[in-house]
Amino acid sequence: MQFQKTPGWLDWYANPSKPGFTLPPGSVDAHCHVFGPGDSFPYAAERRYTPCDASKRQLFALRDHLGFARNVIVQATCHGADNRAMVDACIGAKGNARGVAAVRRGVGDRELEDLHTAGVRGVRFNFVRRLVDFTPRDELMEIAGRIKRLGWHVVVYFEAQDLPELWDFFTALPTIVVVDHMGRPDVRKPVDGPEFELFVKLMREHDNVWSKLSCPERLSISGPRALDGERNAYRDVVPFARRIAETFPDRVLWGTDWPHPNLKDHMPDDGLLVDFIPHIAMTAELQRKLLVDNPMRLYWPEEVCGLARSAP
Ligand code: 0GY
Repeated sequence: MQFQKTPGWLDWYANPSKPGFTLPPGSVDAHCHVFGPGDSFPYAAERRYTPCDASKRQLFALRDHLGFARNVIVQATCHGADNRAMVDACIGAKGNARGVAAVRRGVGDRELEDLHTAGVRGVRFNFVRRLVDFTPRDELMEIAGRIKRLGWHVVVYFEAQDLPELWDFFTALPTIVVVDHMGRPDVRKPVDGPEFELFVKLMREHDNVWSKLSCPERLSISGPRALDGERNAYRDVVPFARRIAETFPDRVLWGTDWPHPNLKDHMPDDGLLVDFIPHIAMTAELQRKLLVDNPMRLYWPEEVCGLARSAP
């Protein structure tokens, strides 16, 4: 099937630079997507945007170029609850990818088991209004109860101003809860102001809540160019991500967000994004936790001897 990309949507960066920062061995890109290709895996009828194709082969090439060992492939809204493209990529990665799916109420036990076999270890609940319609909370809670039995977790995507309203729902979830992109803080506001404090409080009071320190390119107002050079990009996001990395070092993850859906102003060079990491996780120990230990504990616990049962 032919799909026309949403006008104004930028293509992903074709020739990313080699990062200056060397990733620790075994690093996991814990937030990325595959899109289609649309002629094999059609985009969902209810989608709010039509992306450009971004295949598993292209994702694996980026993984190798940047120096990652593994991926966590997150279902994007343009595929709705049709997880076939993500599942195909997980299977194609031969054990080096896990998946996060989108499922609806009424999903069969057999389907959940098949997803698990393919490598899925979580479901994503999306609350970003420009991306999805409202789903009743009781439906999501029912799904959370079912996937808990498989040892999966819930990934949530929302914007900072909606956290007060979502607080009761998030804190009632029975699984590990992984927040995408630090709950999308408004980085023009102070890092110790009430809005970001609420997110820190969520993590402080609920040790089942984790955060991805991803997407500086989405959150930044200052953008990819810093006064002291390009490889010091997205400076205004640094205090937010660094605060979370240093306060909750055992509950943070990092991902490229390739192929960067819905960006219209600039498309990040993925090599530059990797160079953002040492600005937010400033020691080798923090880097190893962020990129290796934490994602391995969450997505490949069977490979982490003795740690499998200690995930909060
Ligand atoms: C992201 C961000 C976005 C899109 C999606 O599922 C999606 O469509 O997550 C966005 O537009 O902010 O994490 O990929």
